[in-house]
Amino acid sequence: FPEVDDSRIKMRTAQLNQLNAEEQKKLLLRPVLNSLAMIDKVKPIVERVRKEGDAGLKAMTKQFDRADLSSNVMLPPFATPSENELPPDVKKAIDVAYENVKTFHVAQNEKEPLVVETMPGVVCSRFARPISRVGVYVPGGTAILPSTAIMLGVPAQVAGCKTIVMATPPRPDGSISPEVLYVAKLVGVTCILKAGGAQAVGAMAYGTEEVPKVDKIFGPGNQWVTAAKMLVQNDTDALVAIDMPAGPSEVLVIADHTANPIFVASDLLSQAEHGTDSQVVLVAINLTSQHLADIEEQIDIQAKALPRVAIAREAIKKSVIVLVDNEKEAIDFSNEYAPEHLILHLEDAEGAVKSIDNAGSVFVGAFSPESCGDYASGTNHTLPTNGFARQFSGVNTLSFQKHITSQLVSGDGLRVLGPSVVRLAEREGLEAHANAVRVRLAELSKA
Ligand code: HSO
Ligand code: ZN
Repeated sequence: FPEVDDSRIKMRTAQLNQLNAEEQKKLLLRPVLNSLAMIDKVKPIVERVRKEGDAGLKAMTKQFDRADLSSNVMLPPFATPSENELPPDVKKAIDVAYENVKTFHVAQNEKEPLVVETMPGVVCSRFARPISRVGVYVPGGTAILPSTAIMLGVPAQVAGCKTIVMATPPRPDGSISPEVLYVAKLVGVTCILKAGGAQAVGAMAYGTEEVPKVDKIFGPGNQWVTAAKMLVQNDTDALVAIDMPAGPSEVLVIADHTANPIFVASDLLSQAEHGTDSQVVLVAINLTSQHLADIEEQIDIQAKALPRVAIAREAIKKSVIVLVDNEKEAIDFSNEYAPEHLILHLEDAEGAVKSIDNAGSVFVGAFSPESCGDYASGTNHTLPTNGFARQFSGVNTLSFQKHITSQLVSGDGLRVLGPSVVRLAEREGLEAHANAVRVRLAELSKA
């Protein structure tokens, strides 16, 4: 029997105003990701798929996933999973999630191109077009993540991408989870790539005989997947983009005197159970010691009832409760940290949203747990971690599109605009540029 760890599951506590600037900064630190070392490790794997194509991919799938496949690519029509494999209530739950995520992401599609007449006769436009070929990575392993298949597959579908490759590691018997298969059917993928890790990323970045080469790769994954995405993104031969840099998942919860200790603890733990490297922060605004003790007790009780208690325990151990005096201090701290998920257990949670500058996604009020956004409310769960919420948005419909600008200048338009262009071109010493306008102005003056 393994020894049962029955010790109290407890977060550290720090009083913000008792820390100096240096110590406050330290509180905001995430674990360092040694991405350069990982890139060296994935390089030979990516290179092998690039050089050997399907044969290399097959060999590595056998080596890493213990699956002996005749082909790594599965083409539609896909068989509908049986009721045994996918019970009706699970199917129904996937349908609800799919519809909500679709509704919210369809609404993000631009209705009309942007058209602006900057000067009389000078019309500038901007319009969105889908990225033609995309690859979405759905992590496999012990945890099956059909929710990630929804969060990446739906925006690709509603953005209008022509080729959607959904990659996921196969199980040793060569199958993939029925949940992921069902989502692949719903979003209408072009093919399923039964491969994981750096080899899946390499196959999508360069293409093989069977795997279509894609233009952008999306999706979370372990450090192998993340490093491979970073590697191919920097290869001008691959000409491939990635969604965003990925790091361990995070939540920051802000609680005031109205916060329900049971809810607060449940939110912290839903993040903590993801992984031992999960980042969990509670910012407590002027709570009584009894209120704090109640939250801490709930963390301990609820954590011990979880099947993933060992993971949650590790994550909670490294986590911190930050004590602050007022809401402004709490929100300033959160904006500095720029959490992936921000949950507001506040008397006026809605009113606080206007002060939020940096966060991946905000969960407003007692009845908006992160779990709703993780699965089924409609918002995307692929969000910036590691403080990248300062400059990155979460995955959305636009992530699967790009914008083209255009202009239509009339003769009259060129008469007004032309002289300024000529003047600027002359200043830059680019006579050919100036001439392209001059020859037209000369033609116009004849008329
Ligand atoms: N919280 C995770 C997403 C997820 N949760 C998937 C459950 N399944 C990262 O945002
Ligand atoms: Zn989650």
